[in-house]
Amino acid sequence: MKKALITGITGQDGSYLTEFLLAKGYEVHGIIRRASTFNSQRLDHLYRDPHNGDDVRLYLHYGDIGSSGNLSDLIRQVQPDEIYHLAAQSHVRVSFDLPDYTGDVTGLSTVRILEAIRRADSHARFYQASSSEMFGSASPPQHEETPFEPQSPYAAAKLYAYWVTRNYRDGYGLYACNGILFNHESPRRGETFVTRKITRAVAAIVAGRQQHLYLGNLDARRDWGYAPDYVEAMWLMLQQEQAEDFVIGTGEAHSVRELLDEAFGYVGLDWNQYVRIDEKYYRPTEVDYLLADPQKAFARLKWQPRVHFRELVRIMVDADLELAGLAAPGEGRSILEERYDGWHRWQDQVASMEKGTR
Ligand code: NAP
Ligand code: F7E
Repeated sequence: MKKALITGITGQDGSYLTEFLLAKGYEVHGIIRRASTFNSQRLDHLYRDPHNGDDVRLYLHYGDIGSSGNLSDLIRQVQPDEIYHLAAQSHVRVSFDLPDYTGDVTGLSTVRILEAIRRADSHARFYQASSSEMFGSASPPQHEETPFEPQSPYAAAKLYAYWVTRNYRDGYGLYACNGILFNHESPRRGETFVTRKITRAVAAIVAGRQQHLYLGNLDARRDWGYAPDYVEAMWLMLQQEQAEDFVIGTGEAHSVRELLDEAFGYVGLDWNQYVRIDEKYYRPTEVDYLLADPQKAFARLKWQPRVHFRELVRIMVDADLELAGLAAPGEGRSILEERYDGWHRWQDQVASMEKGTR
């Protein structure tokens, strides 16, 4: 049985990756921060208490990616075959308010883990969650050879992590990859990222609980994909003969305005009546246009996104309508079921695994 160690397991990607790896038969270990309230909601459906004598394959360990000693101890203790480093201060706007903290957590944490792998003489393969934000103001479409022009403390921190990953690969022969992922979203997306902020607002407006939605720059364009598709790409990167870096995206970009059209239009509303601009959501330096050229991943990883923009928005609006206690139009869900090849298989595997360990 392969063992994986995931930092950022409680986040959007960490939770989908955990489902994916458990369904593939892995033993999964995750690092979780101590908080004064529960912060593992995205994992609750997978967690089993070892005290019940269940067949447990998901283990959570307290830790923090700010602590080298803690990371070293965990790598020695768990002896993972694969390490997925997903933990970060991941909000671009927040990185302007907390630039040095973001540099430490989002940038330096990567060298802490790489150094722990090297010192422990670990055979673990390493995945670094690099970001399309590193391309910043570089002209679209962006691919693996596009020069980086970072436009935020977050992007600068990710760029440090990107280069140190390459350095440990070249200098020490570690199997270490950068997945340069474009924006990916889901019903589990953090509530302050623009997609989720919009789909939650649509549900709250339909429910009569919200009148206005305050946003920043509506002209920014992003290549938005579906998070479960992207965790598969992370895993594929660690299954290759040689470690390499890959751009992952859909190859299709839309503006925030188009996102509003799609989300409000789906429930028959005109967003112009609800949306207001609040300049506090503007960034000191904006990234105008991110569009992936994922040809390398298509050819070498045989990876393809299954869910595209319109389906993604509908899946998210449906989920937020349900959370708001409203019957969802359902189209998002049926699109998902019809078009997302393997979704059923994956869900069945997770379900039977859960039954097996109950
Ligand atoms: P997310 O939902 O914000 O999750 C971040 C995770 O990091 C959470 O589990 C969080 O724990 C954990 N974390 C933060 N600071 C930590 C610390 N000091 N010690 C331990 N854990 C810490 O992010 P995501 O969307 O899943 O993204 C995963 C990774 O991919 C991030 O590195 C992000 O920067 C990168 N990325 C994301 C995208 C995207 O579009 N989603 C695109 C490119 C790259 P808590 O739950 O306790 O807060
Ligand atoms: O912003 C604009 C905003 O915060 C998208 C992270 O996962 O993807 C994410 O970073 C766009 C920006 O994501 C609001 O100015 C307008 O142009 O959803 P976002 P992001 O900054 O692209 C990358 C790839 C990552 O790596 C990051 O970790 O939407 N926008 N109005 C707004 N954005 C927010 N958050 N809130 C608004 O009110």
